[in-house]
Amino acid sequence: RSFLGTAAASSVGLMGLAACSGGAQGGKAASAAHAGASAAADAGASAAASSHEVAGGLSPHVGPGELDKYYGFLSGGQSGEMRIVGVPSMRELMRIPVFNMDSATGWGRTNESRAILNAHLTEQTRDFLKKSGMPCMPNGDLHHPHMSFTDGTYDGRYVYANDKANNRVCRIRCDVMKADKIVEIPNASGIHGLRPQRYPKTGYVFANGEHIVPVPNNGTMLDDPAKNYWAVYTAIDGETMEIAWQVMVDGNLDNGDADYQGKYSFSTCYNSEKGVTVTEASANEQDWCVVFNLKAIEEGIKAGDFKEIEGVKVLDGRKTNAAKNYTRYIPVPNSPHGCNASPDGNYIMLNGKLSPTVTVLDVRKLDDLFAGKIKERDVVVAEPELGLGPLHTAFDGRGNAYTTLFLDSQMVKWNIQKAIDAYASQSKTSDYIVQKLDVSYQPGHNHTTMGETKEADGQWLVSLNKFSKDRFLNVGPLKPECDQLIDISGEEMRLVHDNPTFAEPHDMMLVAASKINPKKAWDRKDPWMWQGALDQAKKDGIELEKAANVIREGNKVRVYMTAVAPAFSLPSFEVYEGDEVTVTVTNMETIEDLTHGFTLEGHGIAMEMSAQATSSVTFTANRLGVYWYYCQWFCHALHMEMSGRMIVHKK
Ligand code: CUK
Ligand code: CUA
Repeated sequence: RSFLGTAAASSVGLMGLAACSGGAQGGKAASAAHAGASAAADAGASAAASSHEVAGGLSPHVGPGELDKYYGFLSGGQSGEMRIVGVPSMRELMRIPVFNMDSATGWGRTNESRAILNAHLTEQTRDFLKKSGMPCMPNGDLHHPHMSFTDGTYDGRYVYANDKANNRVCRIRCDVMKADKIVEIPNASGIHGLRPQRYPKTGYVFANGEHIVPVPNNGTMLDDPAKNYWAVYTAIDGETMEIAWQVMVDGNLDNGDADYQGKYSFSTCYNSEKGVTVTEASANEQDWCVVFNLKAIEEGIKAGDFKEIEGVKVLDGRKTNAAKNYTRYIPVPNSPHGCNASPDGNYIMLNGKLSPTVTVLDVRKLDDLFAGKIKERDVVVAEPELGLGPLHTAFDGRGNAYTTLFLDSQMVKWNIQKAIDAYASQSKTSDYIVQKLDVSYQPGHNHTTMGETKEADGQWLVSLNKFSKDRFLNVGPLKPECDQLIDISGEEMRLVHDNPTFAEPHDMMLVAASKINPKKAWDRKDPWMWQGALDQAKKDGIELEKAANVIREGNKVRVYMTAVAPAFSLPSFEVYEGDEVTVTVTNMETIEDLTHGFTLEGHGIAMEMSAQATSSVTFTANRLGVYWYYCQWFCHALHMEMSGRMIVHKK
């Protein structure tokens, strides 16, 4: 602890990373002046009325039957899913399975979800899955959900997110809140930072390869990482979800963001050393931020200045190729992490992590940098010293920034202009710091309402804390994380609510409810998800909406039925041992919220069909006997009776 205390002046050594040794108590002195704030907030929260305005700030209380004002899209981390919460209540509203298998909805088991999971895999991964006997990747690590933009603000079309575990990027359709595309990114490793282009629209989705690997990574080259391993930056077309181009860079790539002008995108690098151990990767006093010049890259692609690797156009954006103006490397103190564009469109914040600083770039200086008129560090307009372990920064649209301090377990509010003034005058002042608020404990990401758009409204801030320790009833060695809701509508931050979450909310996006307008039922005229089932039904002469049929073709059996409470249109069907059976069920309910399911006992099969949806599943009838299928979504007073039998005969 004393080590941390003295290390603040320059940068935090590796030992400082042992955050929990005393991090919760960290920085208490610095925040003593504000110690009263959270106690006052607690009182405010418990006295809250149904109104969202209470004396001294906003109330998080959302009464029975009332609706939240914001959608929160929450990363599910290593659970592989994305979640939707309501803000300010922090109530979990939905889970969207993406990079996982899900027992409730059958994601990863149904034909529809497997088609989405497996449609855009590399040849290598297809081969790997086949050899391993795996029908699809069963896990994922979803960190960064971000919505599509039009003209610098959320447009309600899509949410994109990365999978660090298996190098994928997904797209969620916001009209139905299901994943419609999942793309594996070749050549890159550890797809981590992810951000959509903000202007004029999305546009590109930028994805960072965090780990350095041989390119291509096919076993032909394995040794000498410093010479032969590379990190790769990817731009995906957010409309088609095809990979537009990749850029090979020096160092590695951690978190990224895009500007508000449509000209540049950015990524932090914490491993300029190209080390393969933690000591090697943290050796340098400075790492950097890579700036990508989108126009130059597009022109380079057009001019054919790329290598095609694994079917993707890969440009050389390394330092040795600076003459091409694809990239610039701006030196930043020790191992920066988060990368955040301010809503006025002028600044990029690079969060120091091992350095107690946030480095502020002025994007208006980048044209001159690429034109060779100024040097890399001339783009830096502020470097406020904020505290230990700055990881991510959010904004209120009123000129203030909010940075998480992982090691100090604090949220620091600071004034951007004052930090710029202090830097310009080389003054030692820290009067840019407005307030430090203790959070519990070890915050990673933070997020403000609409704070990643030009419409940042400065109402709420959520601190996504990695450790909850004593904040909740003890549930054993594995604890939930702690997402804390903070009222930032006034001068002072007020902590108003603790929300436990399961693994692992890296990142969150807070969207005004008016931006999103999901459907109440699926549209039968828009069968994108069950197009495969529809095509097969047509070949079989079946109308899915009225089906009650069993079609046999050799040892392939296709069973078609509808679900209308409280019955499936087929009370039973018969097959022979060894048949390949496909069951296709269409929910013909027109009533909002009337979901049915199809669970086949003893076969590892469950799928969900919400109103007007079709789902299908294929399996081999490898068990003789009678097996009940039933609806697992409580739908009717006779829900228990909504069932039928699969009878499997000996051949
Ligand atoms: S990373 Cu998790 S705390 Cu993956 Cu966005 Cu910074
Ligand atoms: Cu249908 Cu329960």
